[in-house]
Amino acid sequence: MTITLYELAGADAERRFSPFVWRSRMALLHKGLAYEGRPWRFTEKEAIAFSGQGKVPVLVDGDATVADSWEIACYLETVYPDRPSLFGGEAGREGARFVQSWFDMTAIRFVAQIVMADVHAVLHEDDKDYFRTTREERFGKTLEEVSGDPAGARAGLTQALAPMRAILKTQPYLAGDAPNYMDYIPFGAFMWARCVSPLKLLEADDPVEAWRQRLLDAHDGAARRATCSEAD
Ligand SMILES: N[C@@H](CCC(=O)N[C@@H](CS)C(=O)NCC(=O)O)C(=O)O
Repeated sequence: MTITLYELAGADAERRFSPFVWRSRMALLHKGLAYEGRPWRFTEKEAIAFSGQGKVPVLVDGDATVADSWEIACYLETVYPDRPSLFGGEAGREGARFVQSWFDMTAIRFVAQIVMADVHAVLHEDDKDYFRTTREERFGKTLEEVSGDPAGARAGLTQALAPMRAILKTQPYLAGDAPNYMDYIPFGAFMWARCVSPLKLLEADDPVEAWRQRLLDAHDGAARRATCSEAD
């Protein structure tokens, strides 16, 4: 039975840029599970109404429908226990949950500031007004104002990533010698930026950049091959 993942797409249906969808994509790749990525746009709420909410990722696996990237990771870990583990046990799951909580309350904000105007630029015409209205309401300013200080946002990101950097100075992945879901959480945000923006978020000599490059190559380079705006 084919697994289906609903993935946010731009005007180019191959441009799949959601940071949360990337978490689920990497989780499926890690588990070695084949899946069909179905392009979805912000205004196509009806297409995912069956999931009982209006956001992606949504995963459909046989009779099971799972929304929310964290729930999807937990589902895959429970239902496919014989595949490579996403968490490395219960303590690892809680560790990953902490990484998600930390990252989503700190660093992701700076990535959002950097990419907001670029996201708008790659959207399908049908999505542009919806995106602008909802995000400008959320931020309390225009998209152009949100993305108006990329150097400042980049500096904020560099500082926010200090805890990750300290760990990645001594080991290749947050999870140790090999990546797991703990790594895919922040990596999703870097894919968000890579998919919509040509801007470099990190210095070439930053250990976080070396980690990002390793993850671009992970799982046969699936992330590196994805349709993107970053020049390699
Ligand atoms: N906590 C959710 C967040 C999902 C989310 O915010 N998805 C965005 C795309 S990046 C979305 O579908 N937004 C729909 C909308 O804004 O209408 C998760 O981890 O899956």
